[in-house]
Amino acid sequence: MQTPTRKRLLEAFTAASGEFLSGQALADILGCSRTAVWKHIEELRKEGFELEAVRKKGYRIVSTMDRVTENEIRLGLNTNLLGNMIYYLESTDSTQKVAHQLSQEGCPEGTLVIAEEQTNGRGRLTRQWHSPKYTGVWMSLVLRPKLPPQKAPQFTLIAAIAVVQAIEELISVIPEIKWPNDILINGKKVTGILTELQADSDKIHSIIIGIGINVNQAETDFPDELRSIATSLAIESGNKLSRSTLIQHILANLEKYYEIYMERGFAPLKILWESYAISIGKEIIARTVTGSISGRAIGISDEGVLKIQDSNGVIHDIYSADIEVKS
Ligand code: BT5
Repeated sequence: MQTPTRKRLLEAFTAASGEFLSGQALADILGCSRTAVWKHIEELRKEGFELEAVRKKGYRIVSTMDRVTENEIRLGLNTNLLGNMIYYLESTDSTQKVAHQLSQEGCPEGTLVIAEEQTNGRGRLTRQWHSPKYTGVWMSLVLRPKLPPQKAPQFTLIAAIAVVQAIEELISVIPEIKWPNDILINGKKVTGILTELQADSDKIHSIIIGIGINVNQAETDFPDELRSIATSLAIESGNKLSRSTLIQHILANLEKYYEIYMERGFAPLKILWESYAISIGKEIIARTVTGSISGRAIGISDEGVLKIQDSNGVIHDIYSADIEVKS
C-alpha cells in the first residue's frame, strides 16, 4: 500500500490529464518541499513510469509500464470508493483468499486486491481459474453493503454489467453475459466472476467479488483444455490492451451501478443486464448440482434468479448452475 502523499501525487497527475504540473504546484498540493516532490518523482521513475520534466513547465507522465501496480491503477482512477485501498501482489495463490483475509481483518469497503499472477486461481465449486503472469486481470473487491445474504447473487450480475460496459468502452467487440457469471465473446469465455460472502444468517459482513479477465493472451498461451472454450480481449480485437485502464473503467462502472443499486434496488439494473444476456428467450439446459433442467430461459427475477419454463409450462427457479444454450 502507498503513502497518502504518493496517492495524492498520482491523483494530481490524473486530474492534470497529461498536462504539465509545476514543481511548486505539486509541492502545494502535497504539502511538502520541492525537493520532496523530486524524490517522489524519482521513485515513480524507478518503478518504470516515464516522466517528462521541462524547465519552467514542470512534470508530466508520458508513459507507464504494462503492470497493474497500485500506482498504475491510481493514475487515471476516477472513483470515490472502489480502489480506495489497493493491495498489489506480483504473485499470489488467489486474490479471493487474500481479500477474505483482509476483510476479516476489517479492511475498508472498496478494498481492491490485484495480482499479476495467481498460482491457484479459483472458479466456482472446486474449479481452477487459469491466471498466467502479466496477461490478465485477476482481482477481488471487498464490498460491505448492509443487506441480507440472499441479495448476494445480484452482485455477480452487477459486476458482469460493469465489465461488459468497460470492454465496450475500450474495444469494438460485442461481449455477452451467460447467466450467472460468464462473459463471452463470439461464444468463448473471456471473463469469469466469483462472488463469495462473509455473512450471518441475516446480515452480510462482506461480499468479495472476484473477477478474472483474459486480456492479452495469445491462443497459444491457453492450455489445451481451454483453447476451444476460452478467448482473450487481444485475440478478439487484434490489439493488446492496457490492463490498468480496463481496471479503471470497471471500477468506475461498478461504483456507479453499486450506488444505483443501493438507492433504487435491482430493478433498473435487471433491464440492463437482460439486454446483454445471451440465454434469455433461448432453449437452454441448466446443469445444477442436483440434476439438469431443460427449457426456455424466460428471464431473471428481481433477486437475480434464473427462470426456466419447461415443455410442460412449469416454471423453475435456478439459483446456481452451468448453462448450455441450445438455440
Ligand atoms: C468462474 O468460475 O468463471 C469464476 C472465475 C473467477 C476468477 C477470479 S480471478 C480473481 C479471483 N481470484 C480467484 O481465485 N478467482 C477469482 P466457473 O464458472 O466455475 O468457471 C471455471 C471454469 O472456467 C473452469 O473449469 C475452466 O473450464 C474455465 N476456465 C478456467 N480458467 C479460464 C480462463 N482463464 N479463461 C476462460 N475459461 C477458464
